Amino acid sequence: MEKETCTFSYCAEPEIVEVETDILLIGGGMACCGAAFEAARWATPKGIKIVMVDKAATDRSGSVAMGLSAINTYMGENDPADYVRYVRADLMGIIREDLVYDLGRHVDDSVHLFEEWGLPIWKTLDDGKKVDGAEGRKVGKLLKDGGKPVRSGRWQIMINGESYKVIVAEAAKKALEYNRQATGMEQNLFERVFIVKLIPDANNPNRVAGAVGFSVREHKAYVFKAKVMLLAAGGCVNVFRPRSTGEGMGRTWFAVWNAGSTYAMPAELGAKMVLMENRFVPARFKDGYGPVGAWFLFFKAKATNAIGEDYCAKYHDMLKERYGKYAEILGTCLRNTAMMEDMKIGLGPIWMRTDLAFEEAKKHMDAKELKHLEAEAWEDFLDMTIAQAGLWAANNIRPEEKYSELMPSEPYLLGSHAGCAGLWTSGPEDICKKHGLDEYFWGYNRMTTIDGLFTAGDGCGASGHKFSSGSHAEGRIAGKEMVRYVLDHQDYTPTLAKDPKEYVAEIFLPFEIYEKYKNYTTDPNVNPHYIRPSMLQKRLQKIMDEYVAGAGYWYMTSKTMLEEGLRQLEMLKEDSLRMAAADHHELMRCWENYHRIVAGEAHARHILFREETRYPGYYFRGDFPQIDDENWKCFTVSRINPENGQWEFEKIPYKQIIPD
Ligand code: SFD
Ligand code: AMP
Repeated sequence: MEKETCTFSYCAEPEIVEVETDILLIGGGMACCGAAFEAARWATPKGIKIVMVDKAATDRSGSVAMGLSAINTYMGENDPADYVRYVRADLMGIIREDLVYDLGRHVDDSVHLFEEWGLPIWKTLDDGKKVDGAEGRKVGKLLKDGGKPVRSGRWQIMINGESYKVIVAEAAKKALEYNRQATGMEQNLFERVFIVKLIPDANNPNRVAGAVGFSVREHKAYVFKAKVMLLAAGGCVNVFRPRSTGEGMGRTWFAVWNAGSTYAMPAELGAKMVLMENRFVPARFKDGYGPVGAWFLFFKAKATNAIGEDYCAKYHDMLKERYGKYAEILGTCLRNTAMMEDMKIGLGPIWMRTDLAFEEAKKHMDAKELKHLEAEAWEDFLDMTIAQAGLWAANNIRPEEKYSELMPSEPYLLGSHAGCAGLWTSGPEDICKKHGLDEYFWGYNRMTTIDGLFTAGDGCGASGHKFSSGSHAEGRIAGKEMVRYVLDHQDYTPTLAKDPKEYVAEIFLPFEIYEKYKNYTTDPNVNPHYIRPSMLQKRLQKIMDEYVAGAGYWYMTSKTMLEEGLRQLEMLKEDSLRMAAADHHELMRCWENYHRIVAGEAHARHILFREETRYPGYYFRGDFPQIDDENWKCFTVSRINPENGQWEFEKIPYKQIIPD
């Protein structure tokens, strides 16, 4: 088919808004809010400008939009070296220990700030009594003053977190406003602006100079020029066919509106990516996607198969036989494997025995305490996964009486939860120098292999288990480093590689195509000249599910399956040149899907490259079912060569710095 171009002959040309700044933050989630807060402190006295651009409204954007019930990374009395051991064990032995240690030594400071800003954190009082956040604020000490949290697990603490994101966003917005006033900018927070592409520098294709996007509410394009950037636009959701269908469609566990922008945009610029084969398949309450952590760790509930057997205990020996030392402690992916073993032989449904947890609690709690516990069970979901509470109500389920079903969900690509896909970044100078980690260090902590482009949170690969608090802390680390970068490069002026109008024409092409062809057929959804985003997404999800180890195929794939999947993805990418959008919302949907396709392709190619099953329970390679340390205990790093568009792969050695 002939290539379409946008000359704005069929749709109106948008107004182009050009914004110049020193530091650009793309995203408004935990990492970018952390970066805004931290960078403003150091940048403002030096007159350095900071701009943040978020596709949504920052108060409720990203994964923490609905709130959370726990902060999953808080060191407290723990040693960050033990945190490295825990993350390493859960992620099957391959992590960037420099990055993880760095995070461990900084994360608590972010949690202390959250509390100072008003986040209610449960407390354990001196007499051992546990109280929730509001009460804890009245009678307990702040964490930073020696107050004790309520631990659900060794690393997790309980919060009343319905307003978690609003609180974190407020601090970020205040910091941005302080920076705006001091540097005399007209506006430095752009909400509801979706970034589609990064722009390289005219004089150096490996340096980022700008970013281009559009407003999802007004007919405006935005072109940002910056000396340095943080891209932290979350993970990638809805790249696989979700388990939800029909009336449940749109419900996922991770944030639906994070569409792989963090991976796709740098990949297209030639940034190196790491462990993109990794994914997270969370075990979740079926259909509502309610998280299980609080139930396992805080309520001490057990999950069993349909006949009451503890599937983890039942298969532990078998898993040790298959996966050796990696199965000594059953990490997240191996717990999934055990669950699936029973599901596959018809021993489902898998039940979370909430009822038995309450039976147990009754033995040592009085009526008032029990009532409070019941309220907590609901609040756990009302604070972060409201649909799950709705589903309980709709199904007449009282968790203290009736157990609920669990299910391994569709896969998500992410780098902050129990997964470690992402970009390959430089590590902290002191740790890298001390341990001779030359391959992991090129000047600025959390800078990608593109000069001036930083990442954090879900973007920063090979260092999972940061969660909300760690993503914020990592954003702060990057924020401070970006100020240093600007100070070190004062003579640099970004020059965009192409005329911004060319990028804008490319972005608005789906409007032009729709307007040009919409009358060729009577049904605007069926048209030989274009594909609308919902169909594009369904096709992508079908390919990923069927060939790239989706939930519908028991997370199983192989070389031959992947090769066929990649062939189909190529065709899909070709067709994406004919995406069509009827309005601004659909235009966003088009580009989200484009980002998903690139991220999905990276995922498939990485799985193909790694010839072993490193993460059983996340995915299986039928042709290489074992873990093969001899050949694959290394980082798999990929890059799209910008000169020829070809994917290139390399292995970079894994270096252990924290002893077993
Ligand atoms: O229960 C663009 N997470 C949990 N963390 C915890 O600490 N405790 C929990 O209890 C956690 N659980 C949990 C969690 C997430 C979700 C969805 C649920 C439950 C239901 C994980 C954390 O939330 C996660 O680790 C961090 O939020 C990651 O931070 P970050 O900054 O990497 O991503 P983000 O916060 O989602 O923000 C992304 C931002 O990018 C914007 N964006 N902006 C412009 N242009 C584009 N193209 C963009 N694309 C995206 C978004 O709007 C957003 O602002 S539990 O399961 O364990
Ligand atoms: P989740 O609710 O599954 O996202 O998990 C929240 C936190 O609890 C994460 O730190 C998980 O690693 C941890 N977690 C969840 N389930 C278990 C379990 N069965 N055993 C140990 N840790 C768990």
